[in-house]
Amino acid sequence: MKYVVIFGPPGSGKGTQSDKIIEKYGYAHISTGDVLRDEISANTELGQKANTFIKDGQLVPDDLIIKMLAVTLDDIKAKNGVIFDGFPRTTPQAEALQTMLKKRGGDVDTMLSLEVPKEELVTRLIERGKSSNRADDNLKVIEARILVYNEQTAPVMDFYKKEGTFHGIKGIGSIDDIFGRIVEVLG
Ligand code: B4P
Repeated sequence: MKYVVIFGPPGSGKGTQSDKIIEKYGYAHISTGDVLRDEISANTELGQKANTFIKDGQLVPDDLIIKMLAVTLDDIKAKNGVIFDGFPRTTPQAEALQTMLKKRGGDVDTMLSLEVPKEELVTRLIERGKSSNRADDNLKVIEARILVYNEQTAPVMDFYKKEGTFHGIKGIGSIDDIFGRIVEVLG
C-alpha cells in the first residue's frame, strides 16, 4: 500500500492533480477540504464548527481534523494506495499522520509539493469563485488563506525534507504537463 501526500498553497491544484493520480494509479482519495465541505452541507456539529474557520480563511483546529482523518482512514477499502489531499497542513498534523500510518504498518512514501507563484494562485481562486459558490473563494479570504499557508502550512515541507520523501513539483503550465512531472516521481 502506497501513501502519497499532495501538498501546496490554496489553489495550487492539489484537487485537480489528485483526480489524475486516482485515474492512473487507482489510489483511494482523502481530501480533508471535501470531507469538511460535506460536513458543512449536511449541517453536522463538526461542519458548523469547521465553517466558522473556513469562511475566514483560517485552518480548522488540529484536534478536529486529526479525529476526522482517523475515521476517514478507517473507512478506506484496501486499494493500491491512498492520496492525502490538503492534509497535513500543520506540523502536528504531519506527526499525527505518521503515527496513524505506522500503526497500519506504513508511512508516507512520497510527498509532492506543488510550487505556484502567489499571483497565479489568486487568479485561479478568483476564477474558481465565479462558479464554486465557496465562501472562501473571494479576494479578502484568499489573501488570508495564503498568509495562513505561509505561516502555518509551509513548515510542513521541512518535516518531509527531513524524512527524505519531499519532491518539489513546478505547478504552473498545463494540467497535463504538471501531471507529467508527477508521473516522473511516482513512476
Ligand atoms: P482545500 O479544499 O484543501 O482546497 P484548496 O487549497 O482551496 O485548493 P486546491 O489546491 O485543491 O486547488 P484546486 O485543484 O481546486 O481547502 C479548503 C479549506 O478547508 C482550507 O482553507 C481550510 O480552511 C480547510 N481545511 C482543509 N484541510 C484542512 C486541514 N488539513 N487542516 C485545517 N484546515 C483544513 O485548483 C484551484 C483552481 O485552479 C481550480 O479552479 C482549478 O480548475 C484551477 N487549476 C488547477 N490547475 C491549474 C492549472 N495548471 N492551470 C490553471 N488553472 C488550474
